[in-house]
Amino acid sequence: MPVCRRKVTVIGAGNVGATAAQRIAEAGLADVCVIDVIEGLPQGKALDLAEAAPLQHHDQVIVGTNDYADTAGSDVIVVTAGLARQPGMSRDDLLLRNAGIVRAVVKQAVQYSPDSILIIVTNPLDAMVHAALEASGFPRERVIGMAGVLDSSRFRAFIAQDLGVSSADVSAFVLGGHGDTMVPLPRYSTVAGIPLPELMKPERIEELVQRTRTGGAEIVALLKAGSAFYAPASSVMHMVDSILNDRKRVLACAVLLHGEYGIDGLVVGVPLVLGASGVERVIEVALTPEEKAALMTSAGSVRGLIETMHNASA
Ligand code: A3D
Repeated sequence: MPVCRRKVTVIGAGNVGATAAQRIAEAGLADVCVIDVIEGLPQGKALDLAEAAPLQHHDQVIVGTNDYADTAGSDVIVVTAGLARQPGMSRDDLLLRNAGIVRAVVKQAVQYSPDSILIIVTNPLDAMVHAALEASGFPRERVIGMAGVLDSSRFRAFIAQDLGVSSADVSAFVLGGHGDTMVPLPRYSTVAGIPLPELMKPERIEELVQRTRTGGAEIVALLKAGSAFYAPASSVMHMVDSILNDRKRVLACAVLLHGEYGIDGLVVGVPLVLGASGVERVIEVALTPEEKAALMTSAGSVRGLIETMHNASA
């Protein structure tokens, strides 16, 4: 039987992109092609990663390039290309600049990989998923935003540290947009099946929820230059694993909703089943009026970004 090698392209060879490439190759998930606009950067990082392969015991091919032809035939394309917010740049400037970058890279990449599944990482995340949907023309099942996996992992890490238990036994449930408008649901978060509110006081839960919401900013404040990339890259790797191995993991991801949770036509983070064809099913759970209101606020902030993008391109 012919051996079918799987291929993942990572667009953007910066901190998240290069680390995601490393995680994917070293987990033996797929061959990896890393592409960036900067000449030499993806080639240098790919060569460095390839030289670690004998020590890391894998045989994945890792290629760095500036040419989209080299990305052809990818099963999954991870989009991390973008700019960081510079001093003096407004949030809207960043939104429009990154939307332009995401549209351009997605258009080029999907020409060479028309059957691929896109994982979007560039911020502002939910709006960039909209930009990628428009640029690719792909159905919502194949354009998925990475945010909830990271937010859930942060929440799990804080809960595990606080209770002095293994994070393997902690599962966390997060809805909504990435960042300030994230909606963690403690009553659906458990430690070995025990609901979190049975193990932790409400005030402490609220502190950990707040720390999770501002988890990205906490790391930016410590690093001073740049933002988090180890946990974001791990989150990407888990999504790639679930897709390539058809694991059907239930993960919180950003996807275009068609009426689920009472939201239509907006990208919002929800739990879904991630398998070989991408989003296989959105899982809906009953929400309290407060949770529902928080989710609507989150969806409303995504709507504002979409309007800014559309007004700018009108
Ligand atoms: P960084 O290390 O700056 O890497 C970005 C890379 O994109 C650089 O190497 C650029 O050269 C490259 N790039 C820019 N324009 C293009 C283009 N047109 N084509 C190809 N490559 C291009 O940033 P990073 O890796 O730390 O972060 C990347 C993005 O992910 C940013 O938008 C972050 O805000 C975002 N991010 C999102 C999360 C979420 O949880 C959603 C987490 C971490 C980072």
